[in-house]
Amino acid sequence: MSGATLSSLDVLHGAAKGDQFGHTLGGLADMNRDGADDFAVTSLDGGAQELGSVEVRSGADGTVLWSVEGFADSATAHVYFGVALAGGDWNGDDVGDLAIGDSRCREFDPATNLWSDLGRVELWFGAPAFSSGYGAGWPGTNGIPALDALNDPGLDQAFDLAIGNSAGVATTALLLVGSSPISIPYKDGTLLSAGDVHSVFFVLPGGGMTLSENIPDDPALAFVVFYVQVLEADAAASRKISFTAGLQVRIGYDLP
Ligand SMILES: [Ca+2]
Ligand SMILES: [Ca+2]
Repeated sequence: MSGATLSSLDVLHGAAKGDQFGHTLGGLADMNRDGADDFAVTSLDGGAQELGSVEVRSGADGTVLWSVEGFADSATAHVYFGVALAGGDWNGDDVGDLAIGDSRCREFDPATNLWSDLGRVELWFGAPAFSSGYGAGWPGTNGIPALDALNDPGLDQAFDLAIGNSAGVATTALLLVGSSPISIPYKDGTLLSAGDVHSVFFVLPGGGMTLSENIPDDPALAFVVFYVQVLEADAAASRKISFTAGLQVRIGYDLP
C-alpha cells in the first residue's frame, strides 16, 4: 500500500492574522452552477466584530463566492459563528445549501430581560441568478428567432435580453412573461409561456433589439422565476408567426 495517493491542488490562507481561517470546513453541493461542488470555510475569529465569519469558496478554483459574518446586536450575540458547518440541497433545486452553527450563540429574551446561550443554527439556501432555454421555437424567414440572456438576472443590476428578428425587417412582436412554463400548440408553433405576468405587443426592429430591465435590490425577489417567449409576425413563417424558444429566468445573486 502506498501513501502517495493524494496530491496538493491548492493552498488557501486567511485574510487577517489571528482569524483562525480553516477552523471548520464543510463540503457543499454546487452553489454557483459551474458543475463543480463547492465548500465552506470558517474563520472562527473572523469578521469585523471578530465573532466568526464563513466563506463559500469555489471548489473549482477557491474563489470566494459569498461570505457572511457573525454579529452582536440587541437580540443576538454570536460567539463562535461557523464553529459547525454542513452542506446539502434541502429545497431540492439542485443548488447547494448551507447550515451554519454557533453552539455558544446567545439570544435576548425580552420577557425575562435575560440572555440565554441557546445556540443557533442558520440555514442558507443558495440562490444564484441564472437563466436557461427550454422548449422549441418555430422558424420564420431567417430561421427560429433568438432569445438570449446577455447576463445573469442578479439583484440590483440590469438584466439584458436579446431578441432576434426572424423576418429581418421591422415587425410586430408579442412578448410573453409568465409564472409557469406551458407547452400548448398554437398556429404551427408552441406557446411556452402563459404570459400571465406580463404580455405586450411591440415593434421589433429589423435587426432585433435588447430589452434591459433593472432588477431591484430586494432579497424577496431571490428564487422568483419567470418564463419568457416572443412571437413575431413573419410573412414567410408557415402560419405567418415565428416563435422563439422559451427562456427560464431565475432572479438571485450574481455569483462569480
Ligand atoms: Ca461550483
Ligand atoms: Ca438548494
